[in-house]
Amino acid sequence: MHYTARAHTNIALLKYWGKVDEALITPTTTSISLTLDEFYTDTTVWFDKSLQSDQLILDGETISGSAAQKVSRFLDVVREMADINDKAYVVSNNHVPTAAGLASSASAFAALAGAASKAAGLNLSVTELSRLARHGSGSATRSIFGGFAKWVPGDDRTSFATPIFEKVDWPIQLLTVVINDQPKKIGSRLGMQHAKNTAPFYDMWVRLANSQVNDMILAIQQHDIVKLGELAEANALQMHAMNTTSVPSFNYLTDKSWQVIMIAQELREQGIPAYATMDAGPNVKLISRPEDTFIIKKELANIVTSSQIIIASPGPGIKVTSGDKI
Ligand code: 2P0
Repeated sequence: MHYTARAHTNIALLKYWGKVDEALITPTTTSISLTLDEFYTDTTVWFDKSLQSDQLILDGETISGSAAQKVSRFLDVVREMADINDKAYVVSNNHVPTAAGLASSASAFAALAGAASKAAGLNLSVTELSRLARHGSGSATRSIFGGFAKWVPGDDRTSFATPIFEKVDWPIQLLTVVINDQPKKIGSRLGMQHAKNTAPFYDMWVRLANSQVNDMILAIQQHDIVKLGELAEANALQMHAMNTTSVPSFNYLTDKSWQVIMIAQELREQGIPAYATMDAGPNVKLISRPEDTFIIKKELANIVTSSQIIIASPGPGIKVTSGDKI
């Protein structure tokens, strides 16, 4: 039986940056994210007794190597849960524009968890799906849910995401400034491991990040974009500061990233709420209100072209259907 799932990507407002258990992908801190509508992955899975090995077709191309191995290892977890041995076809299409430079592993593994579990005959709750998605990629844990979600540390059983508010009915957007769409030199998996192992302030980051959680939830509940933005920007800058103090030092931000971060500061001086958050790359996402899009774009016009700006709004949680179309 074919099953297809659509899962949307998410951006962390409080970042996940380090694992307690590398194999189980359990995090050192609680992270909070916003799922986005524009960017998603559609994945169809079916198990086939006649297959000798799993087959991964990504955006129309058959994939082998480490990406395919990662998917096969994830399917092994599903096979064990369902007590089956058959290999599977995985046909996945990313609707995360390459130029957006946004990570697709969150939507990819969330969609794979949804489609593969159903195709294997499992009927998992959203909590169980979130836990399963975590085995593929940490950020995927949160992409099971729409709107704002929280992923907590714990063991294999207790570390999963829960929704804070799935339907976001107040004006908030992430205005993404695409600075570089090249693959990053240091992937997140390695980057966070290196920071945890060598950054002298790593323990402080863990304490600080965990202490920001309740205030962030309150800001979300109160629709307080200023408080939310202040916390998110501080958390992102703390994460990036930790990377630069790792030994040896590494850094994802470029001069252009800093120019955008400074523009956010200038906008705030004019009374426009715009707050920067950056992930494992140079692109800057400005947490802002849709009504301020025009003025923000005007301020950015000196340093980037309009094609480098992508607006993303809050998006929905995972959807799984039978067949090969959503
Ligand atoms: C996050 N990032 O919370 C953080 C902030 C990037 C910066 O989660 O090793 O692909 O597969 O669990 O989830 C990106 O890392 O890493 C990420 P793994 P993942 O969104």
